[in-house]
Formats: sequence, C-alpha cells, structure tokens
Amino acid sequence: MKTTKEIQAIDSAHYLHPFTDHKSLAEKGARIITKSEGIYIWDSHGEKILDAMSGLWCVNIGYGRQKLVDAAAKQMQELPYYNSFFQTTNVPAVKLAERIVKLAGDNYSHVFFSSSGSESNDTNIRMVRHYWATLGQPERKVIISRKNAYHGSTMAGASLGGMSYMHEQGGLPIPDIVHIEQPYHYGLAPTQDKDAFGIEAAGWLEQKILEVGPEKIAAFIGEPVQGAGGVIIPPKTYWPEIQRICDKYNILLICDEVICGFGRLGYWFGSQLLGCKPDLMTFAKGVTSGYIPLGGVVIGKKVAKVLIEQGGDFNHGYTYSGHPVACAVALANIDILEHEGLVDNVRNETGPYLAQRFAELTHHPLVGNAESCGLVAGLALMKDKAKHIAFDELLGVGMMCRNHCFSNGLIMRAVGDRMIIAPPLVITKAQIDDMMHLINKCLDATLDELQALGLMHA
Ligand code: PXG
Repeated sequence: MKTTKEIQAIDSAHYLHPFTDHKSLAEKGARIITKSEGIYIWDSHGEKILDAMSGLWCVNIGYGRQKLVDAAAKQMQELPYYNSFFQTTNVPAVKLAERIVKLAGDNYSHVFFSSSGSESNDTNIRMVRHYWATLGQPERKVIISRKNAYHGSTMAGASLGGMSYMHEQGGLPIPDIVHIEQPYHYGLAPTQDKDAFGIEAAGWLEQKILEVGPEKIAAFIGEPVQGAGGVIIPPKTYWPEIQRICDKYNILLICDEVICGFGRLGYWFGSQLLGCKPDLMTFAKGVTSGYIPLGGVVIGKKVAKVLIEQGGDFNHGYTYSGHPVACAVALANIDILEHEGLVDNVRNETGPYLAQRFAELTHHPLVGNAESCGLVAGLALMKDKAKHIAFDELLGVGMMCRNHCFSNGLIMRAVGDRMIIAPPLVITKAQIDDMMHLINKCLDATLDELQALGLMHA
C-alpha cells in the first residue's frame, strides 16, 4: 500500500483532473477519498467528512448500498454488454425505459440512453433539429439557453451552458445557440417583488424569440433550479410563464433535469414541482445515484410520434446507449428510492426541515440570502447585506469559506461567493442538524478570518 504522499505524487505526475489548475494542486496534493458510508466519506488520513454535495450532486441514495453492487455483479455475469444498434435490445434497458416513462407521467412515451448529462444534451440538440427538419422546418435550429446555466462539458454541452469562462476555451459556443439572462432574483433585482420578477425574467425569453425570429427557433433549454451556477431558485411564476411563451411560439421546451431529477426537489422530476411540461427532459447523475455512469433523454409523446412515424433513421447513438449493467443498477436504485419513500420524504419531511433550518442562516452577519428547494440549497456571502454590497470577487471569499469547510469535515461547494449544498436524499433530520452545526461553524471561521484580515468590521 502506497502512502498518501506517494499517491499524490503519482496523481500529480499522471492524472489530469477535470476543471483543475494543476500547478496549484501539485503544490498541496489532491485529497484522496478512500471509503464511504451513508452521507459520509473518508480521506486517506482517516478524516470523516459529511458529504453535503452527494459526490457531485448524484449519490441520492447515499453511499454503501449493497443492492446496487449485487445488481451490477448479477448483470455482469449474465450479460455484461450488448448494444441496441442493429435491431437488438436488452432486458434491463427495456425495463428501465418503461419505468422512467411511468415516473415522468402521461406526457412521455420514450427514453434515449447515453452515459452522461453532457452526451444527453448533445442528443437533445441533434434530436430537436432533426424533429424540425422532419416537419419541413429545417431553418428552426437556434436553441435558447441562459447565462450561468450548466449543461455539460462537451462541445455542445458547454455551448448550451452559459459559463463564459468555459466559452473562452476551445472556440465556443458552437453556432445557433444564444443565451438570455438567468432568473436570479437576489442577484439581479432583490428589491423587486419576486413574482413580478419571475414574469419579467421569463419575458426575456419572448424578447429573444422575437429578436431572432420565431421561425428560426428550435427549443429553449433550462435547469428547473440551476445547480452548478450556484443554486439559483427561480420565482414560482417563472416556469409557468416560460411554458406559456414556448406554447405561444410553438417552441420545444427542454428541461435539464440532471440535478433536479430522481428526487432532488421532492418529485421524480423538478418540472413536476415547478409547473411546466417539457417536451424533453435530460437526466443523468441521480438515475444511478452515481454508482455507474448513465444518462439519457425522456421524450414527450409529441416529439416521439414525429421521430417514429416520419423521422426515419436518427443517425445518432453511443456504444453504451442502454448499457445493461448501468440500466440494471438504475433499476435497483429506483427500487430503493421507491421502497424507502425517499422522494416523498424529501417533499414532506427533510425538504421542509432543511428549508426552515437553512433560512435561519440569514441571521449570520455574512449571509445575505439563504434558500432551498427540496434538498438543494444556496446562500450568498455578502460584505454588507443591509446595503446589498457583495465582496470584491478577487478576494475569493467563497473559496475561503470552502477551505474552512474542507478542514472541518464538511463538503460544501463555493460558486463565486455563493455556498451551496445538495446532500444525499437519505439524510435524516438529526443529520441535517449536524450539517447545519458544521455550516455555522465554517461561516463563523470565515467571518473570523475576514475580520482578522481587516476586510470586515467586528
Ligand atoms: N446538466 C446539468 C444540469 C448538470 O448539472 C450536466 C448537464 C453534465 O453532466 P455530465 O454527466 O456530463 O457531467 C450537469 C453536470 C459543479 C458541477 O461544479 C456540476 C456538474 C458537473 C461537474 C461539475 O457543480 N453537473
């Protein structure tokens, strides 16, 4: 067995990590995560850490679930792989497609599988353009997305996303993708009535449609609640108005449910809570609780009918579309979500409890706003919350706070100066109390550091 330092040296020499500045990582060495159970992970020093991010928004049923291990092992023995390309299929993929359609509701009939959220959004772009071309409107190519959205890291996923620092690398966005402003009430218009702001923010979609020309637009895509952008929870008026506008101009609506799907907001899909009926829904992450890669698109009846009856060959697919082992694991994961009533529990018990406890954080001198939806939550660190003055971005106050979390056994993420969490859906109320205790401790440590640096008054 190698020592932590030896593994860090090899990591640094050979492993290029996602979204990482390797020069600075090499100086301190990566933290090596070695084991896990429930809502906790451990590092190679034996440090126990409360994982309030569910890995990367995905370990919905928590760590250490033997049923998923057994499902994978059984499927690997029976049929570890076969493709669905040449008029073949496999039983786990068939069962999972049927199951996901049932969870999605009456509006949906089919599922297309991939292995990730990014791939699924690539599928979405090709599918909606193929849909319109099939209907004799090939000029409908433009997809409207939002600033600060996250839709993945492939050429298409990153183009759909609204992260300017991603667009700066690799010549993005690809053509025919445009962005509107996000519905971030606290950040953009904190003094405006929230519901009125929601209607106004949805109106930016209509403005963009008219600017580009409705006859050129294929679809609008959005995360029900923006995740990687800092947990931006839209006003409740937003999504119904988006739906109305899409209907008015006959534009397809895509909800990217990669984070919100599979129980995160207390419903199987976030759109079921937020009041819209997307034509397509992207999923990944929670479908297998991250135990194995799987993603896909749930396809509404309207789109599926055109693709199936008139579309001919859809020249698109992945080696691992409908991978039998991934689908078997997903089925076992959905069994657990159902048998343990986890989705209902988020809706009726832990979600409301987190909302109440998280909102208390607004009493902390650093916290300007703190809100949650189901089991995602975000807070804004502010220099002077009464006057709505943010910190200078260059100070990296969010990172400062994250570092305190890191050394206090808590995984909480920083997105700029927003601190965000998305704990496993199995978290209990007592564990929420433990988590809140740690969050308060880390906020206090951040405040102490800012005061010691003279960046905030005592
Ligand atoms: N859509 C959404 C809404 C996502 O959150 C993707 C698509 C892409 O999924 P894949 O499986 O291709 O990664 C995501 C992924 C972060 C972070 O910093 C978030 C994601 C991925 C990596 C980092 O919070 N979300």
